[in-house]
Amino acid sequence: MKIYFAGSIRGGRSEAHTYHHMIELMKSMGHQVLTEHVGQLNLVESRGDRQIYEQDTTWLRESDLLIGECTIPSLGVGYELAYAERYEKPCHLFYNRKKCSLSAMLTGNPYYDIHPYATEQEMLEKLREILQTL
Ligand code: 6IA
Repeated sequence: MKIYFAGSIRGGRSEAHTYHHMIELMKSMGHQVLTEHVGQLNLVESRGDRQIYEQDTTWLRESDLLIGECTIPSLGVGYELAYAERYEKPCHLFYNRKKCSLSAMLTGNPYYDIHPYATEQEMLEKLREILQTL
């Protein structure tokens, strides 16, 4: 499966280690993660914003599903989620319920499969379960 992973970049990088672990799990299960850079711990912005937008929206349209980590509010992630819904891509969204209260614009939308978690281990187990059923 081609997976589009969405996680905060300019919204803040304090959960980057979690993104990294999620991406490693998806890859270890044989999936292609189109946006592997989101989990890189030291990001260096090398492309222009127009290029980023064009590449990411192309990848979104090509993807089979979206996995989002939404603990850190990010305008870019929010935009990607609406874009994925418009193109009818299945979306599984995770957030740490001890660290944030997710926007009602996501929790109130039955389109999204939303998975609150309390520990990273619990979240990775749920992610593995979802990927096994694909
Ligand atoms: O508003 P944010 O920057 O937090 O939005 C984050 C989301 O937008 C991520 O899920 C990405 O898919 C996308 N995005 C935002 N900035 C970039 C970006 N910047 N490159 C790729 N996707 C991006 C350049 C950093 C690069 C070295 C990885």
